[in-house]
Amino acid sequence: MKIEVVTLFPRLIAGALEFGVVGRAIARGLLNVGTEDPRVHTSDVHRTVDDRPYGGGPGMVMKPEPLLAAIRAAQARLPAGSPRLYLSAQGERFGQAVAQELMRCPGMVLIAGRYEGVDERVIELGSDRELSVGDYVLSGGELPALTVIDAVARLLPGVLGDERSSVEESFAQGLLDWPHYTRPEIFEGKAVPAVLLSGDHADIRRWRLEQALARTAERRPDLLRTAQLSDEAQRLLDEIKSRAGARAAAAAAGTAASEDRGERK
Ligand code: 4FV
Repeated sequence: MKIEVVTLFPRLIAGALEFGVVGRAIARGLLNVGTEDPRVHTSDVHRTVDDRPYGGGPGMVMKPEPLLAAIRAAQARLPAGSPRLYLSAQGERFGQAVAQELMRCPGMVLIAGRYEGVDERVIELGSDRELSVGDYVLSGGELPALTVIDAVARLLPGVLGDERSSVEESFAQGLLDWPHYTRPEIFEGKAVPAVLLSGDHADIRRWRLEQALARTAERRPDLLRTAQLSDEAQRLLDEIKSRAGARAAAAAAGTAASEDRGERK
């Protein structure tokens, strides 16, 4: 895959891509990431890329001319069918499902804004989709662009190789990940769950699925609404929920009993 990032800070992007799984994927040619700086597309001596907002208000806005020229220069280096993605807090939420969509693209342009934002006409003329990495305001689109690159790169064939990750596996089902342990067996008085030392891979697989289901039900029940659960997973989830229900009922009964006792006291 070939990715082009339109950014005022090319070195920020290049710097972050030297490390780990993504750095190795680039070194092995499984992924190629280039940058295009809108400043290159300015004609004034100050190489101006921003200006005051029409209608007044704080901060500056990215000028349309250098930014759109940079987007077009970047897109010209990519295969046809490469989407132009503008990173902004106003975009649709980026997640594993979107990452799985994008990994099938021949390439993509990632547009990283700065200042208060970019001239709206650039979004209309120069982007196909707007993506947000979360409901918070960052000072630039570069970190969101790097987030998209990292999540998509891990899905490219050959990138993870035998480092295939459990995270992907559980998230592929739309679940949170299970807990991980490594040596020592006892750490500060806390032991590794015995099932993980059993060597019984069927037991281990079921325990991990139960853990992923229980955590998702506890921490992100919203994910369960869209999770693609196997029959086994659905059965395990029902057991987990009925156990939780029984615990809640017992707790409620316990409280009621103690209140009764209190009344009596
Ligand atoms: C953002 C987000 C984000 C807003 C103004 C860049 C900043 C500045 N991008 N998900 N959240 N962008 O906060 O993607 O130009």
